[in-house]
Amino acid sequence: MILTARSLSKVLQLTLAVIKPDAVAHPVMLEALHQRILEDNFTIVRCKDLVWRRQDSERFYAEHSGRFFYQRLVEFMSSGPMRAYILAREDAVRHWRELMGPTKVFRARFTSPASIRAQFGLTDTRNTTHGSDSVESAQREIRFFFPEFHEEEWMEKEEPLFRSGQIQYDDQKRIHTLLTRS
Ligand code: 3AN
Repeated sequence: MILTARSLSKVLQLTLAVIKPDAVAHPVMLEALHQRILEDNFTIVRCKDLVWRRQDSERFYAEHSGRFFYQRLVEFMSSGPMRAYILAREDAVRHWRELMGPTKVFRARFTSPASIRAQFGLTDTRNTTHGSDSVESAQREIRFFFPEFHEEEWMEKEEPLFRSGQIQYDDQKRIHTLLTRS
């Protein structure tokens, strides 16, 4: 267990982050990405490994139906295991998107060489990670991946404790949990 000693004043924001099948297929890459999340001071509220059926993929990416890459995208996203996270941080949506880098891997390598997509992305479809693009998308996408998670309740009861640093990292569960007092 690693104790964290962070105490922040601004309310934590939640975002959905997904490690896509191209990266999950490589355990070393998956572990490197998990470490990157921790090193970049995100708090991991939930972490779940899952596989999508094709219809999950179609539903999630419905806004892109009709785009030239849609079929490729839905097939890829239901082609193997993924890992989904609920991440918390000040401005989590923006920070996670910055860490991912631009959608297009070639552009990412040019403009944001330290980003995840620049370093690990294979193609514009197999671009390693997903991240919500707004607070509203984050709420919708968190519900999609974690229907059992009650965001309002978490914000009310747990956010203040997470923000004041009363958390520890649980190596087994790969998430941060509230400190238990003995
Ligand atoms: P982002 O994931 O960066 O928010 P979106 O929401 O525009 O990008 O696109 C969703 C996903 O669709 C991308 N992550 C990528 O896998 C795929 N995609 C987007 N644009 C292209 C493209 N031009 N060619 C191939 N795949 C694409």
